[in-house]
Amino acid sequence: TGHHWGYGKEDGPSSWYRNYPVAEGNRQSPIDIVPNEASHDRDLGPIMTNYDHCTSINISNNGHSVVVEFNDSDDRSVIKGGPLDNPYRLKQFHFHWGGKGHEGSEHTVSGEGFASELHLVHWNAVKYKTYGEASTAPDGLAVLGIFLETGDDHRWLHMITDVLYMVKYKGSITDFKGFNPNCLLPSSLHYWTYLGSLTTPPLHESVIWIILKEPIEVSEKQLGMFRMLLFTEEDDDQKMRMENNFRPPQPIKGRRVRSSN
Ligand code: B30
Ligand code: ZN
Repeated sequence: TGHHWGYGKEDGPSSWYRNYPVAEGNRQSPIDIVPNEASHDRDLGPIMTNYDHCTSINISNNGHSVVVEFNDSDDRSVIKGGPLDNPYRLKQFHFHWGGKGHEGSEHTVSGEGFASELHLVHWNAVKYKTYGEASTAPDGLAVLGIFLETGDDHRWLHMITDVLYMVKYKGSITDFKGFNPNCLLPSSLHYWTYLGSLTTPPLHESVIWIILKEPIEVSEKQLGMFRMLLFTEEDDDQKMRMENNFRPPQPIKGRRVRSSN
C-alpha cells in the first residue's frame, strides 16, 4: 500500500492534480448540492437496496479510511432502480470524517457540511468483467452517499466501532462477516443524483452518485472512536490520527443534479 497521496499539508487534495491531472476534470466529486437548483425528475424511480444476504467479509484500515469489503462474486448484494439501468453489486463501504466540529462530509448541502459521510461503493457487473474495469468506465460505479450528523447514539454503528481497535493501524485487517448495511440507512431513501468521480486518487470519472437527503444520527462518542484510527503503520515512529479524510467540494462545471422527489 504505497500511497503517495493523503490528507496532509503536502500530499492533500489541493496537490492531487500533480499526479492525477483528472483532479481538474469536468465531472469531479464531491460537489456542493443546492436543493433549489436540483431538477425534480418524475422519471426517477425509487432506489432499492438488496443487502439481506449479509455478504460482508472483512474490515480493514487502508491508510485513508476504514473499509468493509463484501463478496462481489455474484448478485446477492445489489442496489438498483433510481438512475441505474441495471443492478450494481456492493463491493465495499467506508467513511470520511472530520476532527472536532461539524465538518467531515465530502458532499455539502447549500454549503453546509455534516460530521461524516458513508459511501457504499457498487459496480456494474452487467457491463464490466471486474471492479477494476468498471472503476474506469463512465457508468461503471454507483456510490450511495449517506450523511452522518451528531446527536444520539446510532443503534447499529457500534457493530463497526466495536471492532475499530482491531484495525487501528494502516494495513491491518480482521474478519467482519455477516453484516447487513441496511441497518445504516435512514428511513427515507429520497435522494439527489449526479455524474461524478471517485473522491480519492485515482479520481476516475466513473461514478453515478446517489446522495440520500435524510442523514443518520450518530453520537459524538461514536465518531470519536473513528478518530482513534491512525493513517500510519504500526512500525511507523510518527502516529498520525485518521481524521479530516475528506475532499472539499469541486466545481460543478455545468452538471445537473436531479432530485427524486
Ligand atoms: S469514493 O467512494 O469516491 N470515496 C475508490 C472507491 C470509492 C471511492 C474512492 C476510491 C477506489 O476503488 N479506489 C481504488 C482502490 N484503492 C484501493 C484502496 O482502497 O486502498 C486503490 C488506491 O487507493 O489507489 Cu488506497
Ligand atoms: Zn468515499
